Amino acid sequence: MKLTIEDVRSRFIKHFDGQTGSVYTAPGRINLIGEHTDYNNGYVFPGAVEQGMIAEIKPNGTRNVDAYSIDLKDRVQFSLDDEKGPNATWARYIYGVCREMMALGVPVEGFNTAFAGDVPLGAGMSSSAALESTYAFAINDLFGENKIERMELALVGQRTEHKYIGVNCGIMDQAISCLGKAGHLMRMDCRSGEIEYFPWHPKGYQLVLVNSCVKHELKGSPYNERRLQCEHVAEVIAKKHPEVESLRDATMEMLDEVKNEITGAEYKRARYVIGEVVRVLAVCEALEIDDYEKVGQMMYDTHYGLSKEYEVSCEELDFLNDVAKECGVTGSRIMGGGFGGCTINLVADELAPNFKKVVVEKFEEKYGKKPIVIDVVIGDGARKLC
Ligand code: GAF
Repeated sequence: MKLTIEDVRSRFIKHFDGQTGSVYTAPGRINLIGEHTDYNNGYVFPGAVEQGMIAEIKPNGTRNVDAYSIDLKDRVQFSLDDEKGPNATWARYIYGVCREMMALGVPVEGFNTAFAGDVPLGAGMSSSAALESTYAFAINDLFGENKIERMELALVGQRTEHKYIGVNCGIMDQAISCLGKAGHLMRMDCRSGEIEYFPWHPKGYQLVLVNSCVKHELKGSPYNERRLQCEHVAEVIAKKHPEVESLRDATMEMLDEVKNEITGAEYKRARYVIGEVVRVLAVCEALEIDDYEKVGQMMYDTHYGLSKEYEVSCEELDFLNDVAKECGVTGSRIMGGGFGGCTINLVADELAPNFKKVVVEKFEEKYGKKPIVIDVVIGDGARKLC
């Protein structure tokens, strides 16, 4: 069920003695292609979704934040001036955003807040970026006269992940959550920050997510290790090719030249990334001429790479990918960081009803639980609701 302002407001009123405040939202995301390319300075091609976080906020005239998570039924208080911050992970996202906004010179004051989300947790749809972007946008509006640009707000969210959560993520999730546009995918060059919006009007096709419900969480996963492996390969290549600053600049030939100087695992990781950077650009070109077969093939290639080379898949996601192929789905792949979560599927309209039925039946038959099918609608980025 779609989360509404009223769902959040009623709890805010209950927990904060009948007060009301301002309400903000920021979305989760899908990503058509370009996975694990952001922290390699390559391209990504995400879109914001309709599901997101909604937060009500009211300044309270103190230096304290009093925060209530409606979904977790948990209330945490912290001081903006505390150097350490709260223990609860969900509250650390809010604390981190406050501290990073203060570091940018925003005169953040204490506030009462309640929030909830309808981005499925652990589905690889970036609920954490939605939370960070909601609060970054809100704080900018409430205390910062909206002086900070959206890309800078995205960087606040990314720094929050790095410094307060311990996930060394790239910029994709926060960027699309802050900068998404309804009906458009956003290609971003993660080195220059350059952005191009592509209208998403797939004639005769639709995007469908299938959530395996295998919980994905980047914290504590080998995500940071993958990033280090990529950076190490780039450093080794740079000794021979100083123009290579990150894997985005490398070619397969360069990689083969250093094959004996890196581990087998590093070789596979880099092979995947170098291929993926090229695939994003190829998908954008294919979209310009409505070549959805090509887009779909690239998605299957990405799945293969994420599963066999980057090794961030799991049995259930590979199974979902196989079922998609059997059902004639045009393109299918793991979406997001991996280690669980969703597949994203590009499906011809006439095949979609059958695919949605069969994928649920087959998955349930094999794993004893139903996956969740989500129709993708591309929505807007962070904004004030009222
Ligand atoms: C996660 C990260 F947060 C992103 O920065 C990105 O690396 C993604 O995994 C993989 O493409 O969502």
